[in-house]
Amino acid sequence: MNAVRPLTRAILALGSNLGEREGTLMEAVAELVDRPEVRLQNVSPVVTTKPVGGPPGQPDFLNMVIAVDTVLEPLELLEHCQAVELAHHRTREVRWGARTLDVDIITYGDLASADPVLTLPHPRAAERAFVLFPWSLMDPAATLDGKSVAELAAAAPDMAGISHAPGTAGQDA
Ligand code: A4P
Ligand code: MG
Repeated sequence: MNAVRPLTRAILALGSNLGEREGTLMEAVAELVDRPEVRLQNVSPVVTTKPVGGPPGQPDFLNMVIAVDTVLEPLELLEHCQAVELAHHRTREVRWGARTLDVDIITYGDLASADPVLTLPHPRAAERAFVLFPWSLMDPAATLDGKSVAELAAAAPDMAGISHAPGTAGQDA
């Protein structure tokens, strides 16, 4: 008998600060949902953000989030996200260093996990405007661990380095 897998809503965060950043993000979204097990439900605007952490002098990031409904198990979804990263030649030599593409799973339904391979919700999401702000634009009513994503974004230390229009991060700060 075939078990019917449940559909789970997941929030994925995408970031790029090398190469053709916007094209990379658009291709990555298309690749992430280019299989029947993953259905695109919502897409945020692309925002320009100052780098948080990592080596100094990195270029600005473009960041966005998407909402998908998926029948993939959490680790299958992580593997899928990593395959899309790999397709964009991402290397992982420097933690928080410049990258052509980073895809993180922010939430997977209500699942909470402390597993370092896949920590859910993403352990740093609640303090990162580069995730929270585009998420709040996509879904103003969104919550993370019971808190308003829009309010978390407003309180996040990197909010001042975010601009809505690509190419102008922090210039009006
Ligand atoms: N991992 C654990 N939980 C998760 C999850 N929820 N989603 C593991 C995805 N991966 C998860 O990630 C390292 C390991 O985390 C993976 O092997 C996976 O099993 P990685 O993508 O290889 O490395 P990373 O992204 O360099 O490290 P990390 O810790 O994921 O960094 P962050 O926290 O994602 O931060 N500033 C701006 N403005 N915009 C950005 O997008 N991104 C980062 C990366 C830093 N600063 C930034 C931005
Ligand atoms: Mg990552």
